Amino acid sequence: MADNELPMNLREDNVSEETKKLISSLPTDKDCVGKLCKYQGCWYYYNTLQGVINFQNNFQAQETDIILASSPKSGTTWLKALTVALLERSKHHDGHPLLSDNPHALVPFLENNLYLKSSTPDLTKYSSSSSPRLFATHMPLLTVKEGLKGSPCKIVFMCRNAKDALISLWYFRCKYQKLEMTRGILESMFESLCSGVSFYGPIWDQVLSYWRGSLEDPSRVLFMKYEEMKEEPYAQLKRLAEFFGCPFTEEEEESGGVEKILELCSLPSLSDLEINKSGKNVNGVDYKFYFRKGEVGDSKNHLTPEMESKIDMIIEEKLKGSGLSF
Ligand code: PAP
Repeated sequence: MADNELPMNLREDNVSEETKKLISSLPTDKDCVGKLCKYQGCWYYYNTLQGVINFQNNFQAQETDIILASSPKSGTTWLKALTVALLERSKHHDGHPLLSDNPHALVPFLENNLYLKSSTPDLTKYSSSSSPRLFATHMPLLTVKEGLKGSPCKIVFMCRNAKDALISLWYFRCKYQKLEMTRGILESMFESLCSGVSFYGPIWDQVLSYWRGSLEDPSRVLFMKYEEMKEEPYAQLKRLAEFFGCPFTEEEEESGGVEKILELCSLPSLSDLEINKSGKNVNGVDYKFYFRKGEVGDSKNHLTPEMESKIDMIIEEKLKGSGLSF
């Protein structure tokens, strides 16, 4: 990626004639990065929409596939690492995959990676006879389900407080675009978040789609929160293992199996690995930008009380009656 060039998923230079026609029938808008269009209730940059369409038209799900879903900057990297470590825990006495690969390489995004450049990506390297295939997405649940075409794959969703996710995105965006971290950029991202016209927004609709899915079919959709993972990681990791149908045995718990995974996947451990210090993802973004503070409540250090209460009020209003708060 050239210094000032945007990653491919945020651009509009890889859209088929058919998708251009589709876009001309959709609501469109823009934010401080580029043009957005609203497809199935969610805003995408045009190239990412192409990835969504490629996925929906061509993905062939296997019943055992696992989909890791999240809002951007809500703990995706952590969830990917924990899932790999959980499912691979009986193997890899030496040479654990997380030691030599970034979680985003091990669990690729569907629309933002695999189907971004090709409608028929080669998925063979993600298949193994002993583990399920793992994929990730930021798409809302109904859009994902359309691509799964009735396949009963398990889906985990990780949600995070919208204010902390906004600050995380501000840092991330300024780093990969090599921009000075100005209040102007933060304020413009804040306005996008509040108006709902933001990449993968409105965030409340995206989160609610998975919340409702998890209430309708808890054996299929697991709803997790970043803050709960931070607060009680042991209990939450056990919950994840149970959902996947591979609970920890008493023996594993007694021998520290849960703590071992939490330690391997902790922010300090992962960010200290060479691959995560020097590698880049398929869109040319440095892996090191995916690891920062990992704290709850960092938004207080950056947003004014007025900005915080505006976001709180909007989210509260949108979630009213749902039984969810985040
Ligand atoms: P993505 O949506 O672009 O994939 P994602 O991994 O969801 O990014 O979000 C990055 C955030 O998760 C960062 O938060 P921060 O900016 O508030 O610090 C990052 O620090 C945090 N993060 C990454 N890895 C871990 C981890 N292993 N444990 C806890 N938090 C983590």
